[in-house]
Amino acid sequence: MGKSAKLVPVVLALGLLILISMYSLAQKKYTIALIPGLTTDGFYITMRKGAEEAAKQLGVDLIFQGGPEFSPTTQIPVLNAIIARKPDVILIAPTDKQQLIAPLKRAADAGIKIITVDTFIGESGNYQTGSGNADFPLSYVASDNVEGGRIAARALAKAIGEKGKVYVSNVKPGISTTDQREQGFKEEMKKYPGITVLETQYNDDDANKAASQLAAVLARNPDLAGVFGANLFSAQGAANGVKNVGKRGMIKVAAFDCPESIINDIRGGTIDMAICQHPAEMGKVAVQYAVDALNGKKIPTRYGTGYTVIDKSNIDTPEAKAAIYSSK
Ligand code: T6T
Repeated sequence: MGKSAKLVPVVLALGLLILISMYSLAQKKYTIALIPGLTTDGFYITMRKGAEEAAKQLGVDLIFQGGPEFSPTTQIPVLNAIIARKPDVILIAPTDKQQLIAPLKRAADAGIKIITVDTFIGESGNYQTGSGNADFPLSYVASDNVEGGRIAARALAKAIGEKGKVYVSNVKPGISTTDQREQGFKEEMKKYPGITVLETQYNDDDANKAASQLAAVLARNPDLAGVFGANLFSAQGAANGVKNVGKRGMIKVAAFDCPESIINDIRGGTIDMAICQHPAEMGKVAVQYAVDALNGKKIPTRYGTGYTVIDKSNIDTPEAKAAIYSSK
């Protein structure tokens, strides 16, 4: 047998090997991890549903894992555990603008693509700019939270006849979303000379604390006219606080977020209006972007989801019903 004839089986075997590895590469199922702000919040439960739907359609595996509280102390260990599992992409709602930068940078350095959903890291949420220490995520998929705060301010101003004292019930400083909502709210309120915005009350995402704070602010300001609850638990707590002090309908509440309980609160007159985000869309788009990025496509650095504003006038419409979050 000639030399070249002897080489034929080797070449064939090599070709087969290449084919097999190409096939297994093509078959590799991507794994995408979604880390919410916390797991027991209807907002993130609804986001998960959207993400799962997209993952199913696109044939990727989705891991959903988060902490029990909206806090970097519980979120960072979850993030580290996820990094150890080496997913292809991490979708995350960072619970602090600064404290999540370094842990997420470690993930990015390990070759995991990062997309933030709902909240951002750094100062602006403008990623891939080539400047600063927090521009490495590929995209930010979320509501326009400054605009959300402005919407709340306009609605509350109208509800209180453009005069009186109001305050913001908020989670804690350092969270991009709720900071921006408060910023938008305060900026917009400057347009109403008859309205005084009192000091913000921070409740640590605890609705009970938000309810007692309502009573305390009212004790100091018996002429309190309204409250802006800057997220689900802040709004729920403020609304319960208003009920507890027997001021339903007298102290007006503008709520951010739309848990199931919002329907009765609006019908019963405790909450005047609610700004629903579109968390399922956030989940869907983020998974789609993750897959696009893995397939080498350039993805937009920002995707803005919209709002559905609900009040007594549209509470029974299909559009309003579809905007309510699901807690299960
Ligand atoms: O308002 C949402 C989310 O957008 C925010 O970042 C944190 O709070 C919520 O999850 C509602 O509880």
